Amino acid sequence: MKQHSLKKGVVFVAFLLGLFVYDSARGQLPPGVVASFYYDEQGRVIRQEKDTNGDGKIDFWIYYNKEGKVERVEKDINFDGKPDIWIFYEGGQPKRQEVSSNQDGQIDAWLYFDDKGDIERKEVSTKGDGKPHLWEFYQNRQLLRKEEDPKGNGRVDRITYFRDGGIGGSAGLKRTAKEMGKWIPSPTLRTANSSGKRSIANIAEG
Ligand SMILES: [Ca+2]
Ligand SMILES: [Ca+2]
Repeated sequence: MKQHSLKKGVVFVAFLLGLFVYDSARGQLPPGVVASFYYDEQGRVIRQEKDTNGDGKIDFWIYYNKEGKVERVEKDINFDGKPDIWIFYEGGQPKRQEVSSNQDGQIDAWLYFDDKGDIERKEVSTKGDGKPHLWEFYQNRQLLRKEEDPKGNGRVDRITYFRDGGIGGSAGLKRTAKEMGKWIPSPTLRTANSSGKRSIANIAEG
């Protein structure tokens, strides 16, 4: 009984805070507040919001499913109040990450993760049309292969193979999605590939 009224109280406080945050301040948190929790009628947390850089504006959102597991995380990288990275979870594990590299809300990179949470594949839209034209394939967090469609016609014209994670080496694996979006390893060796539409194959020294 006591627990029930406590839950009710928490819900009410969260509700009031929610009203304050959204109606009066447009994502601005009250002074001194760095995180807010939102609950459903059953007292289960459905969302958490944080101010990670202390500017009073929310820049980190965590959404939970009914089992209390993380469903989605959103991050605002340039602190303009709008998310630039979206991470989607399955069974509490990150499965896919979407990135707006220019921080304009337009998604131009997609990262896919394996069951261990390690990157498996990265797709990048290099034409600004929301479709991938660059694919990177990873194994054990090492970049193995890169495929490119520079003309944007849906055909792969270039494949680059990497040894030992390419020029970036293993250090490149810990980079953030934003940094990875800008990180383009330059191949040092070129060999011709005669197989049909795949006209060039590059090999980068490890
Ligand atoms: Ca902030
Ligand atoms: Ca932003």
